[in-house]
Amino acid sequence: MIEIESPRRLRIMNLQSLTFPVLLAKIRPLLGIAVVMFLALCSLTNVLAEDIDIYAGEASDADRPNVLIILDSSANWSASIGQSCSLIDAPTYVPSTQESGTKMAIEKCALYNLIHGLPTKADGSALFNVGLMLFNESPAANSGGYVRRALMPVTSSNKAAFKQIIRNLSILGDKGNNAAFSKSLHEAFLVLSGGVPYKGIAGSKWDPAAVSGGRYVRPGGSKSCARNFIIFIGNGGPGEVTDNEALALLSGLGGNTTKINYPTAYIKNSDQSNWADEYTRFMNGTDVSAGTGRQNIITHTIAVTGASSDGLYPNFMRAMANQGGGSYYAASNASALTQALTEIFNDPGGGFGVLGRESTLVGQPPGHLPESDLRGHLPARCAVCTALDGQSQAVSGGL
Ligand SMILES: [Ca+2]
Repeated sequence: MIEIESPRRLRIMNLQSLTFPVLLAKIRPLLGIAVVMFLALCSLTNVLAEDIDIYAGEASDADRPNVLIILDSSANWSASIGQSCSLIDAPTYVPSTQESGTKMAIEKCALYNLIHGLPTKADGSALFNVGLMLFNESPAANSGGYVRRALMPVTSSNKAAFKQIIRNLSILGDKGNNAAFSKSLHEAFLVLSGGVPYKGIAGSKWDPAAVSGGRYVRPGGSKSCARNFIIFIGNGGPGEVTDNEALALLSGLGGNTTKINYPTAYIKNSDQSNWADEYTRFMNGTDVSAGTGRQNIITHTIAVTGASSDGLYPNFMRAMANQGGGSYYAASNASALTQALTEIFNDPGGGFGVLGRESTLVGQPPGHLPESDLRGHLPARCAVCTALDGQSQAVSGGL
């Protein structure tokens, strides 16, 4: 018998998507007249209506979904795509001259707006743990990823602190040494499994809240049944220092080191030689918890595009998501990027709904259930973990 909690249906308003009179009515009591006047100046009229809904089961505190966002902070984030974006609650914020029009500028803005809009429980407590990883800075010997913001419950108060960290990111001051795709994924695996940092504490900007007693702090403890997700936001192809180092790390974890091959017209050789797709394959098939059932890591990817230098790199991002059990998106402006991020949070299959895409529940066919079925039936207790693995488990309460 599994207890089925009442689901919460949550909604982020996409402010730019509402007709102006509707927008005015919705936000006046929330945001105040100053913002309304600003939006009036922006002439946000006659645009398509589109609400963004987020469905989140209320997992117990130990089993809140963990979401680690990896942002490609290599020099590729400086690529100009001529796009802009407004911080949702700070519309007068202006990016620096160096950031304006770059991929990094819209990434910063979309992540800020995402965190701002993530729902909490009615009492302000968290539905998700979310953290942020960047690529290590020079020297090249530190090649890898580090936790800029530890996996923390997204409570009302923590949202403010997270937003400030994102807002303070600097395109020059926080630039990574190289595009260490697979070694960042290796570090992310260590974060989500409570391992010993590899290169994550080699620099100076890692969040001390992420580490305790020489190991990464795993939210919910070693037996947490939380689902684990990586959202990898890329700006160009990988550039590892070195691929052989990443291969040795993957081998050391017991991962499958059989290289995945693609036509070179689809993914260029230097990208194929990177181990990021093999790493997402490994994490999709692993178990990072001592808790009941199997808790793997699903990787979603978003290729930020629109630069002349993009080439075939989006195809490699797609391959990473395919191997990682997640979804792939491409985004060339802030609206598309925000949409991709919110869709990942919405997706009841590969995303943060409780049912995994490979779930097999008694009396139901494998795979996705219709969203309409999910809305009323989001189980959230740890006992559901075995069902998520496709193992036979008696379920009652409407599923
Ligand atoms: Ca590869």
